[in-house]
Amino acid sequence: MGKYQEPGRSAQRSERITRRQLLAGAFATAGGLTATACRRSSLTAGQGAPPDPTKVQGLPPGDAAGRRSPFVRLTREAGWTFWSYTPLGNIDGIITPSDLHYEVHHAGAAVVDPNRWTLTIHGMVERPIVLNLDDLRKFPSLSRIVFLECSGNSPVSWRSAGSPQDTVQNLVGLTSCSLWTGVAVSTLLREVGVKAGAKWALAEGSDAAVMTRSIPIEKLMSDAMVAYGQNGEPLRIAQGFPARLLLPGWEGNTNIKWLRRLELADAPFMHKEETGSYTDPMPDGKVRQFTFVIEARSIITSPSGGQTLPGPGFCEIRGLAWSGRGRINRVEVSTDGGGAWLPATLDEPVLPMAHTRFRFPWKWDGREVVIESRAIDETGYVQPTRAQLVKVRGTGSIYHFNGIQPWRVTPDGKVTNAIA
Ligand SMILES: Nc1nc2c(c(=O)[nH]1)N[C@H]1C(S)=C(S)[C@@H](COP(=O)(O)O)O[C@H]1N2
Ligand SMILES: [Mo]
Repeated sequence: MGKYQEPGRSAQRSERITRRQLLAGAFATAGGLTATACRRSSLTAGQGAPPDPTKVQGLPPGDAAGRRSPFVRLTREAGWTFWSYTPLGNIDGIITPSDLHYEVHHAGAAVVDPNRWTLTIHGMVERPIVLNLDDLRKFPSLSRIVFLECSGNSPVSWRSAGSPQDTVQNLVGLTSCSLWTGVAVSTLLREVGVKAGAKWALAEGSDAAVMTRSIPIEKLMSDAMVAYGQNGEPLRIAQGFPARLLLPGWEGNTNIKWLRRLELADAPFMHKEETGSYTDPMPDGKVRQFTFVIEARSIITSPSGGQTLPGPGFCEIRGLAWSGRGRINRVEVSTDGGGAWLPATLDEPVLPMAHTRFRFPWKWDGREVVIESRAIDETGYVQPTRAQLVKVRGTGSIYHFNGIQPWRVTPDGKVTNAIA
């Protein structure tokens, strides 16, 4: 018998369920209703399913049945100590399951007690305030599907274009998309009254990095949100529980998590994340600062690096496209190394500043081929090739790469990074 019991269930009842499940050979999950050595061992993928599930009672309603099937392996692959990648090659649709949302935190994911958390809005305002979580949740709410992307997604693509073994997860996995719920920052700023001359706000996190970024007031007054909800539940710890700044379409770093302070001022604060990090050395020797908007990008998620095609024949090419400047208008796919570009189908909904799913029917003839996609957003911007990007930007940066990513399919069906 494990220690945990569902409220209202007697020990005997839990015992009965345990025995029944064991007899049925059904699986349970670690930390679930009960946890005995025996039930835990049946968690291994490929075990625990009865040969004929119509002949045995299934799992009772509850946590165990709500878990991902033990036959499904979906994990965020750890990058470096600070980040983990969304498994873009193994998920469908446009919403990233919350536990698979990529994470970047410069000093670990802060564990914040929601009862002690506060948000202070001060500086060039008429009426400074300190809000607790209940106060925040009382304001009119809004929900919106928005992608996030770390501007350091694909840092290797600038210098070396990666290695042949790259997967879509480790090359481009620092982007995800969720339904965020929260309060418009414009609502909060109206509450405090912005003083004339205030042009920027410092957003500050309550993590050990005390992450701080300067954000122009225009962005805060247009579509910025203080989000407390993610895909219908409170934010996950890694996403900034209990509340984060959400700036649709802007580089991930500006979306301050574990947000505790907004300080209004007449100039940017020039903290290290906007003077050292997240800036782009340009070929003319200057450094570009405050590159906020994520430019249009797309990626074929399947078939993609590390995957193997079972053989020639029909294969639906699938991928994701997004733009920080609005909606994706078109995605084009080439299956001949960039010669001909044909339109892919965009799956509804096609939302501004959200991942957009595209699909392209393809028949692989079994010969070596290079497949790639390019996004065109509603401003008419066309996603460039890596060569085009490097021509303008040089190779001095590790940020803001959005070049086309080609994949090579060899006759044995293996898929590799074609520009490595
Ligand atoms: N307080 C705080 N906010 C932060 C960070 C951090 O380290 N601390 N990392 C930033 C970076 S670099 C990115 S890309 C995004 C990542 O958001 P996610 O972890 O929810 O995907 O959060 C940003 N907000
Ligand atoms: Mo980031």
